[in-house]
Amino acid sequence: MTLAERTFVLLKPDAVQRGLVGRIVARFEARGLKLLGMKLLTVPRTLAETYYAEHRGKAFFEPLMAYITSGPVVAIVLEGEGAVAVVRKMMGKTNAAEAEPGTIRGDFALTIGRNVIHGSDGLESAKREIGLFFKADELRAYTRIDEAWLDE
Ligand code: D4T
Repeated sequence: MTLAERTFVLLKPDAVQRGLVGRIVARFEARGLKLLGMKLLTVPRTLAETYYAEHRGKAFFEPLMAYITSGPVVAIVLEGEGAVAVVRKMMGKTNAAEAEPGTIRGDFALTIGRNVIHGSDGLESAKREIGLFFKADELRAYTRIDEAWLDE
């Protein structure tokens, strides 16, 4: 049995508007990643600025703010072995134009500015992002019935 990691995923406004939420979540569930938390919300400007603080001052910052606050998003916490890297790999490259077919962006997106999904890039950012979007009591700890078949 290995130690499970947690990661944060955001299905961006284009994923919700284009009706892709179910198909994307289904991929994570089928892979064996466990849903610990999931909610629909509209990101307020203050949260968007904190979340994307590292990009403040860049040319794409304001368009990014407008995009991410433009409609409902789905915030998700997933758990599983190597969850951070597994989710990044399933998402494909940030620039969707370069994302491999079979990845989420490679199947559902065309450009960097409408790339459908975010996933944490490390354990530290996962912790930070989970804390920005979820209170501790909004996450559920439970055993999935297939867990015994997902690991040795
Ligand atoms: P997200 O946060 O969407 O998962 O993206 P990444 O973690 O994969 O990539 P990032 O932080 O470099 O970019 C954040 C966000 O900004 C948009 N973006 C980025 C953009 O519109 N134009 C750009 O030139 C860059 C670099 C896309 C993702």
